[in-house]
Amino acid sequence: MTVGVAIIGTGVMGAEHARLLDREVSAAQVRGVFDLDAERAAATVARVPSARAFDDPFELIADSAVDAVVVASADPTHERFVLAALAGRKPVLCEKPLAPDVAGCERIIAAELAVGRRLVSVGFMRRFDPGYLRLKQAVDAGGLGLPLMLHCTHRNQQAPAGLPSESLISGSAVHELDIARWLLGEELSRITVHRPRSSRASLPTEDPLFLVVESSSGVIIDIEVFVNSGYGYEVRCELVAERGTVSLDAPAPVVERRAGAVLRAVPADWRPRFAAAYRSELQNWVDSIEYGAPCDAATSWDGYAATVTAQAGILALRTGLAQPVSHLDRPELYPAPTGGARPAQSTAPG
Ligand code: ISE
Repeated sequence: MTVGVAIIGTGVMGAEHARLLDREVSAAQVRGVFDLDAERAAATVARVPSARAFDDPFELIADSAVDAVVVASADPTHERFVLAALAGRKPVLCEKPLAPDVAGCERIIAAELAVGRRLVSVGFMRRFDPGYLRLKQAVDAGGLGLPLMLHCTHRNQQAPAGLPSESLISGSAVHELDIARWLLGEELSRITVHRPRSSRASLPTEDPLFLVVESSSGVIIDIEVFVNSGYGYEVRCELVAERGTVSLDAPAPVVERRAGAVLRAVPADWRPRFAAAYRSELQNWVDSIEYGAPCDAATSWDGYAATVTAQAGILALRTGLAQPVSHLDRPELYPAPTGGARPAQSTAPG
């Protein structure tokens, strides 16, 4: 069976998902795309022969040739399209955030629980990155002892002018907020946001920001997020434990030495840096639909937890005060409470 996929939103990520599903993911076929910008939809269809452009996203989601849905539209529209996929009992992979607001995430979880089985996956693709997977293997192996601190760096080359400062948290550092839960297997409990001097290239955006997050067991996670680094896209992560450390540096396919310098290319954005992760995430998702294989993607609960934490971070930014990460003890949203700090969920709710 081939999994017929609809793609809602053909911007940067939607177009990339269409390309990967068409050329690099087996047992998948892009059947239709929608974008408010008809020219953008047409540009994607021109490169994906199996797809046609739809004028109505809900008609596309409901189409009988569509077995599953990728939501890569603007953040505020995610909820309505995820709910439409759930109404059609169709698996949906939603780019982060699941919904920008906590209430939207709660409505999605309630709808998924009403269906009675897992249908929602959230596009925190770093869970599929080979480097982060090796980090997690090292932590889970136990030889390092208990994790104590996690140092994270997240740098974009350049951000859109006038980007709201809050987006550094909800749109960028949210990846670290998710990966910390996944690596540590526990929830986050408190967040503080510090404002270093802003780069003049970033103004009026407050950029960089420095987040300090506590986990429920007391691990401290620090996150430097800098979206106008000017030199490239670079993500680093080091976990410090009782008996050693494990760190993920930016992978360099080649290192060049000449003219008295050692040169290592730095990608311009996240697509080349996480190309393997995006491909693996999509293949895992399609395999879970096609063959019933376990789906390792972030769940609706993970999406909810990320939004709850990002919203607490935005409040911390605005108030200058540490904020609790609340709303996470919600057994009605996750009826199989594990007690205490819920581990990063990869099992279906209900
Ligand atoms: C972007 O929206 C993404 O999701 C990337 O993964 C992240 O690294 C980047 O900072 C965001 O702007």
